[in-house]
Amino acid sequence: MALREIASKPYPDQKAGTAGLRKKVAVFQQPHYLENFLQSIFDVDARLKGSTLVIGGDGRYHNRTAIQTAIAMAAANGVQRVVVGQGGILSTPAASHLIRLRKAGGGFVLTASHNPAGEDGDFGIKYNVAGGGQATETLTDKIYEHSRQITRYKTLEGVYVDLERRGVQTVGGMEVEVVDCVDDYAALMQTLFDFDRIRDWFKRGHSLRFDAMHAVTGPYAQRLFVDMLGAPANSLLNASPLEDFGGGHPDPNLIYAKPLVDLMYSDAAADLGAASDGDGDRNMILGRGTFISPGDSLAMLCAHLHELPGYKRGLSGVARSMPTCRAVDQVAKAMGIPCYETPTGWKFFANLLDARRITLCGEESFGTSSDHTREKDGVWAVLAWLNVLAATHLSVRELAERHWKRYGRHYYVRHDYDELSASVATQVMQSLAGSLVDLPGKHFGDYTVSAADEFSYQDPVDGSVAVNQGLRVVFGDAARLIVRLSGTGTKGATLRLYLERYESQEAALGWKTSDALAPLVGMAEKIVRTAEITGRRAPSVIT
Ligand code: VG1
Ligand code: CO
Repeated sequence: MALREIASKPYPDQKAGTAGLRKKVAVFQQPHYLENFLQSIFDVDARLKGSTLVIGGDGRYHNRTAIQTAIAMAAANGVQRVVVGQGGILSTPAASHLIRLRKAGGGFVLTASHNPAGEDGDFGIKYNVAGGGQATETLTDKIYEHSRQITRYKTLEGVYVDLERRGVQTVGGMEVEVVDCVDDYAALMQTLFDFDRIRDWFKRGHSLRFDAMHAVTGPYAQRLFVDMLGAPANSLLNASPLEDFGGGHPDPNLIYAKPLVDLMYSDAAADLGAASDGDGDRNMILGRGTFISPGDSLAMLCAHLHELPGYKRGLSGVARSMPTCRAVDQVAKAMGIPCYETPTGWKFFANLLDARRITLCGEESFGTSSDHTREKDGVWAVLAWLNVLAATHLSVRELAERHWKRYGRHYYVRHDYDELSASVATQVMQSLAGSLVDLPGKHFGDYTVSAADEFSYQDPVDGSVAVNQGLRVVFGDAARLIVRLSGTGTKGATLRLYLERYESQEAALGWKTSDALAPLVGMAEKIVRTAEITGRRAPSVIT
């Protein structure tokens, strides 16, 4: 095995988005493309040298090839030990946990999350740092700058690691340890939840339908729900991970997980319905004929988490991303704990978690997690719900109704306009940004604008500032409209419009979400002028 320095020319586009670098597979297959990006990480983050590096992915097409490349480069860049999931598999939260457990210098998660996979699909890489969190913007900017000047990368020639064989292999002077992708994660879950109680819940005939959407959570669901908790095998749907995710779009929401949603609204519904995404960090929660919005799920878990074994000490605080509905704020207020509002993207929670300012956090994009890891965690959220159901003896619907009665209800929806031209998307943003100063005090139907601004965030722990994090129009506690551009797409620009309406009167708690939000849709068109500027009559996706 010879150490080689290979001459390479920079690519101009290796700037990470909301969560890692995502591109079409064909882009990653260009000569030296992945190598340049990885070398930029090795050059910029000195902590990797002489330390442990965790590597895994969601199993999508190109995963194994990319992992062999990453291992060979790690050996050439002075990494001491690589810990890699068997078969190249690790869910994003499991990888984050392994980084923490092994005190690794960092980790590569090869995934484009829920973006479609396969030869014509997307590929991506999330870089997580020591401590398990996603690289900060400051770090990814440095990596990007470096990638624009790179002239060579280092690799070890002739490396091939048998990813199926558990145990330690040697590559040059580096050890490669192939580990079961579920073991450590499952052990962690056992410290957080009351497995006996959940097992009893299943024994009493309660049922679960979990849709792994042919993505990474299949093996995790099999081990935890079926093998350890005793759920019948038919509790799992699409549990075998496939390189192309079965041609689907593993994004657990009302559109892309429609088969599960239909099932949960039929006579064949289970007590709990749930799904996760490509890399296992998202979750969707459903009861019989009931959809729990991610913002509600966060609020309901916030209200109940202290009843579960791993959280008996109580919650130090909570956080939600800015566009996420303010349901959790109500609970935090009642509990007397702080509630932080951060920009979109899990990386903004890491400092708050490390500083123990928060125990629980979540995003409207079907992400929820706690301080047990530094990523959002789909399977964790399902276990948390199972435990809450088993502990309270309530159904999902009953739990939701009780919650709304006590705290009021936030009706919520997100409208996505996909594949817009960059100029049209920018025009929507600029036109709204230009009108923000005139909005406060203006009336729209029953609503009056109390504030309108561009969201920026100063991290209370390290003082770093993130600007340009979305435009918001606030109508006191009653409603909000938020607009921002997605940072995870690989084709054109995606505009996201988020609508939130709060009701606390008992008669207003049981409305259909689309009915409740209809007046806001009309207001949004007047204020944001999406249809007028984009020429689109309707959003591409409503979740
Ligand atoms: C989206 C979501 C955001 C989430 C991110 C990564 O980003 O809105 O909440 O953290 O995806 O999720 P954007 O910039 O497209 O809105 V995942 O499951 O890809 O790791
Ligand atoms: Co994901």
